[in-house]
Amino acid sequence: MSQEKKKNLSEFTPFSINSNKIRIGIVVSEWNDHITDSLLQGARQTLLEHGVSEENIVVHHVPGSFELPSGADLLYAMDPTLDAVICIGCIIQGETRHFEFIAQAVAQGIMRVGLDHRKPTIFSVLTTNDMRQAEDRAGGVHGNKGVEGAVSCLKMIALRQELEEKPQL
Ligand code: DLZ
Repeated sequence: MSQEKKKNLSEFTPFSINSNKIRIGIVVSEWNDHITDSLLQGARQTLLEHGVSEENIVVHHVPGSFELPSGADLLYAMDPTLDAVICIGCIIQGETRHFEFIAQAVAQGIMRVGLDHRKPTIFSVLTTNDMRQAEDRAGGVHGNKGVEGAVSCLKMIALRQELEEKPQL
């Protein structure tokens, strides 16, 4: 296997964040749950390693990836103390165009919820051609997209903390 093919996409440069009171929601799709469970584990572990406390990580499940945007929206509406929501899903290409519609809608929906609530709302959704590609990215040779999602989430919260401390910048 070439170096490119082995690339672990979850590698990241360490960064510091004040994670004392950070509260994060995670919405997880039940479709392809052996994949989404691994992504959830990766995300949760990464948040804990960066000092987010167990009780400040709130996990809820939705039926499929299509429901991730409304799940995230509901979480923000019901719990205004959340700083961010990570959306976890796995959409695998089938024989029909269903995949395209779901993937597009989910990406745009998650973006919209994040902008509407002005909070980091993270797209930790695998969109792969087959199950093998998904497994490679859910704790396999290409890392874990849940880890990437948690890192992106914390980096966006760190940016907000930085801007709040120096609002003139
Ligand atoms: C229906 C469907 C299909 C065919 N494939 C997937 C998939 O690969 N990944 C996923 O997360 N969800 C899938 N779903 C379910 C839809 O996301 C959604 O839950 C249903 O269309 C009901 O709105």
